[in-house]
Amino acid sequence: MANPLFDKLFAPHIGSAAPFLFLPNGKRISYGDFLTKAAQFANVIRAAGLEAGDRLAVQIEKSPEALAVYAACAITGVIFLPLNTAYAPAEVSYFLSDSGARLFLCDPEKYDALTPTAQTSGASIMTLGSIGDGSFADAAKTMPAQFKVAQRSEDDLAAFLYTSGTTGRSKGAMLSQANLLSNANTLTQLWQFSERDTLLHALPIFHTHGLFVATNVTLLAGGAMMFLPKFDVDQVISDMTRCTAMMGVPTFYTRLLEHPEFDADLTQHIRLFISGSAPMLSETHTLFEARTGHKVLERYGMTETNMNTSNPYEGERRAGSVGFPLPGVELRITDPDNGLPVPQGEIGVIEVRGANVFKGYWNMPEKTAAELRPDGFFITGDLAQMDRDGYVTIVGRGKDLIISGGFNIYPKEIEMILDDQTGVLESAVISVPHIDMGEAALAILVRKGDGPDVENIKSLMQRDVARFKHPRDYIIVDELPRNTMGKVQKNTMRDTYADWFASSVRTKPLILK
Ligand code: MLC
Ligand code: AMP
Repeated sequence: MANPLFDKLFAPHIGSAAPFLFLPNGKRISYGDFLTKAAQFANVIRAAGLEAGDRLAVQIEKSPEALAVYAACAITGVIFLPLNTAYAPAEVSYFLSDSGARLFLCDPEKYDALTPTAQTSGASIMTLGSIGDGSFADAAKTMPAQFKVAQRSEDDLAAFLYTSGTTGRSKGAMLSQANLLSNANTLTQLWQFSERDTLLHALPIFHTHGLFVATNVTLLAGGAMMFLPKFDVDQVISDMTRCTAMMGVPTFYTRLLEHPEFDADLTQHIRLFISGSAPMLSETHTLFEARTGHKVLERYGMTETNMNTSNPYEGERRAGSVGFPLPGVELRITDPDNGLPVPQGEIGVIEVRGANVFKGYWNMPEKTAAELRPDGFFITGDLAQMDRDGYVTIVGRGKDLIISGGFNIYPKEIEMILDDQTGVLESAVISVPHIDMGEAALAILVRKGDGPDVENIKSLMQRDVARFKHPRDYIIVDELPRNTMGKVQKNTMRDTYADWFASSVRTKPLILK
């Protein structure tokens, strides 16, 4: 019986006493124990009636158990669908219904709030808490530690990750076993991960970065992870000397640089710092090297494609560049108007093709066709140029997207909510530089009648929308800047409000004439 994802990532570690996870409380979990738990979880999943190809959605805090659910999905051939823990019930409801999830795991504290959501979408609901508590964990305790691994092929789907779109409706990116394995293989080799590595893991495990890049590379290499529940700069600093590598979003690096204890001594055991998911300022690269002597290796990826490019492990790592296309990934830069490759050195849209590129959006053939060309190239929407040496530099985004601390905010989704509010004629949500998160969302509201009640809008956001997507401030204006064609000029607004978050965040909306 074959199941490539399980066979390559998990099977080699069955029964192994080697450490897989180090926890902040000093506990360590061996590969063998982790896989025993995963097998018990797999038995619970099967007992709940799920078959290979069914979807299991999870919205649970990061923990070894949460990661074992991913392994249990690989064992059963069930499609793993992790959700950001910040999502509000209204958001979760969409993901459950759209994916047709059969089973939904949530934190015990959220059970009451999320039960109606699960019931409406037809999913069964069980709980799994961050300390290994909850009905799912309890059911696993009496399950056998053996499991018959489901037969799967590389073309079978392993995970759905939802990603928002410029139209405001989230799309389920379907990732196959081959998508995950090809990228894990490439990155493990390129970044020279081995069983001697301990990766400092402070990322969430509901996105490509923390789930696939970090975890799959570690599993394939047979290394260990210092598995922290979240990025807490003091915790990261206190664990750093026990690690050999770290992966993070740029905010991790800027927060480390702000810490008075962060210096070269602390980083002397680290052989590799990797950054991605959002652009890292050249200034951050420079400061980091000056403070620690390490050059951060920046790479570039996407939910739909896993990783696409990386600066070299050996060779020149260039600040501001995302490096070269990965081995096995074809990358071309095209003219957004006609899809033809632009001359070398000119700016265009990045398109990528390779075993890393996803299978399309779940139940959305038209959106898939709009972004995945018939020849297999995926249109990323990122604007870039490639220099003569082959280094790719991202210069902007052709898509209306805000990346805040590595989380994506699609303005359209928020604008649709704001436009519906009393006293709002129309709105624009724009990206503004933010010292900690890189970018932050700023809402510009056009007054209708007496104008909006911003406090009301904030309460509505609090109820229905994940906190990270909330505009960090609201500005009320009489009209939005438009060009002669009547198109709203977001670039103009980005320039006008570029310094908005340079000082402290305002508590009252400012009214501009
Ligand atoms: C938290 N908040 C955010 C936020 N994270 N707001 C905007 N953007 C974010 N990213 C909210 C909190 O709810 C809180 O609300 C307030 O902002 C400040 O919180 P904090 O305590 O300072 O934030 P913290 O919990 O420390 O989180 C910040 C962070 C985290 C940067 C550590 O966001 C993070 O781990 N980001 C990583 C995202 C990631 O993994 N991306 C990979 C995507 S995959 P309040 O109410 O207190 O004000 C991908 C492909 C690829 O992109 O290439 O990798
Ligand atoms: P996501 O949809 O969450 O996977 O986010 C993917 C997007 O993150 C990409 O399309 C890029 O816009 C951005 N991104 C990822 N890595 C980098 C990077 N190193 N530099 C600039 N942008 C990046």
